[in-house]
Amino acid sequence: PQVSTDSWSLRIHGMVDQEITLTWDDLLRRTPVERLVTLACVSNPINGDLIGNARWLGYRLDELLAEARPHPDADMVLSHSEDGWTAGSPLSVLTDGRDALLAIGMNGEPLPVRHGYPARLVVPGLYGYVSATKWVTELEVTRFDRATAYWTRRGWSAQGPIKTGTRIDTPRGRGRIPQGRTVIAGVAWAQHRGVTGVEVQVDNGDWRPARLSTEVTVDTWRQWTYDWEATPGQHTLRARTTDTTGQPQTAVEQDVVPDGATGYPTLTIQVN
Ligand SMILES: Nc1nc2c(c(=O)[nH]1)N[C@H]1C(S)=C(S)[C@@H](COP(=O)(O)O)O[C@H]1N2
Ligand SMILES: [Mo]
Repeated sequence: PQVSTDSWSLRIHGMVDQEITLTWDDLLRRTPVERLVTLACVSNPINGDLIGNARWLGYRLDELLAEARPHPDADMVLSHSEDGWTAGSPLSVLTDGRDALLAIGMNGEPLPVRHGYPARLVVPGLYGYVSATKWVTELEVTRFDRATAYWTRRGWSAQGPIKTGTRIDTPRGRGRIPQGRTVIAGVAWAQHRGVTGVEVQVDNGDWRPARLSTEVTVDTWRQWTYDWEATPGQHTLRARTTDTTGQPQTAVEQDVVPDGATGYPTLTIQVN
């Protein structure tokens, strides 16, 4: 969709005491915040690339929603986009103090058109299909037993918290590497809980701790590295993340439908 800031507005309505319509000029009179948040797609397969981190500039949704005064029995915000797409987010998640944003900037620039110009939602900890509405035009305060969002009508779960996970980025798949000291590296995420550890397993050996980059916030992924003395032959590498619940991510393999894939990323590599 091509949406201009002149024609754009955001209407907050439904189960509220005070319906609000914000124009672009109304927004610019407010004070934005800038946050690093890792978005993830529910369709991201294990070791997939449908996840990424960006620096988002935006307005706090808890403040905008508070001005509309949601009714106490409301539990969902159905966000609507210019093109008719919808996402259903728990009202509690948008108002629990996390940095849920009406974002207008990405990585120091206005939102690119394909990422929702002029405004979109960014909610730490929820998959995009239940939260990250691009070209957003309406926030309808409602209830999960009264409204059904776009992908939920098509068989995906109504609730979509992001599952703790990790990806092995290097060595690259199918590659051959020379024997000797090498680095296995990747990213780990547990949005809004926080990553506390990543472990790597070579073949069926013991799980050993990887080295983690400094945590930026609990809503951003962490990079990790693991030094490995690669010996000739074929090897299988696995990785897993532990979050602040203290439990490693589940080893149970599940496909992306209906609420996100689970299982350990695995990489088979030939060492010469
Ligand atoms: N309007 C609109 N917003 C949308 C979607 C869509 O199809 N239409 N897809 C959602 C999904 S499923 C995801 S994972 C994210 C992807 O955001 P990105 O394109 O910025 O990576 O946008 C969300 N917002
Ligand atoms: Mo998605």
